[in-house]
Amino acid sequence: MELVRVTERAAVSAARLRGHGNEKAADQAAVDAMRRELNKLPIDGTIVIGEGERDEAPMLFIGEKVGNGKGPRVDIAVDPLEGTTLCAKDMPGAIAVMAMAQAGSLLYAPDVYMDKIAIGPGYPQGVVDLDATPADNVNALAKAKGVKPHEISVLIMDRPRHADLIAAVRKTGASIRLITDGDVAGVIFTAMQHETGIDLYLGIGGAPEGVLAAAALRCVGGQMQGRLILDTPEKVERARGMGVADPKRKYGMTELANGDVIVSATGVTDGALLQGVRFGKEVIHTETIVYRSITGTVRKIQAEHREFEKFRLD
Ligand code: VTB
Ligand code: MG
Ligand code: MG
Repeated sequence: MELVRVTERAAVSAARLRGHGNEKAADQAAVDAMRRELNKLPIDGTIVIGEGERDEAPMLFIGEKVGNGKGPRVDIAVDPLEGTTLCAKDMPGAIAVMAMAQAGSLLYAPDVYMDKIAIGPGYPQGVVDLDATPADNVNALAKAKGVKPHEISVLIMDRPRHADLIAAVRKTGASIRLITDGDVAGVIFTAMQHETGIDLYLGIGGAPEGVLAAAALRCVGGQMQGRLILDTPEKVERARGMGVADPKRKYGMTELANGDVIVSATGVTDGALLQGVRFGKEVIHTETIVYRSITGTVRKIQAEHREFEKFRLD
């Protein structure tokens, strides 16, 4: 419940600025609320995955200590507002999300891009692979699913950098759903195939989002691989300083997020994963999903908040 409160507060703070066209302000509000709530927790926490460095957004920075210090040593990965543009434009899919695990469990990585591949549960290990061609991956997945390639749905972020990837997937006949933002949920969608229709996630998004997605996917049993994109000597050095010895390393799901991980995400705008925050006259409604890897339990928590003061920053 402590983690639920953290993402609830961040989501409500961001949602106050939902649809106002100001990404930075919404992000800042989410970050401030998340930091304040995290610092109340009885933990000795370190932010190992933060976000913002890349776009110079306000952030909970990597290496920052959080919690009151009187508790277990934990790694924390955060994206206080995942999908700042989605929030600013009130488009579907903005969430406040964080993951927590014992110290040393989450990949300690700089805020760079990550090449990712993910599928939902129920397939043989290794049926798709980050190093296989898009065509081989689609065909192998179709075979494992017992369908034709044109019945496979692939989710890809709509970016110029994905032009070749999109062309290669189109050649297989597979269907592609393009999203403008929000690939933490995008990866998780592969594990909700019956609701989303998505079989495969492919492409390059943020590394922080990759670790958060891996943490959640682990809990529901899909497969994921990721590789940091360290395309300048400066990024290679920065990563090396954080313990990434091999800049080309392909990380499996449990190398991205190991141990007993808990992930909490609260909806900011309405989306396929979560409903957004609703501001009533006397009640604020939030919807949160909590994943726990050790048990594979997934809980959805609908909350009605009646004390609005708790959402105000001091
Ligand atoms: C990625 C993706 C995120 O922003 O970080 C993206 O992982 C930024 O990519 O889910 P670009 O630099 O290509 O815009 C999100 O979509 C939202 O934070
Ligand atoms: Mg963010
Ligand atoms: Mg993000």
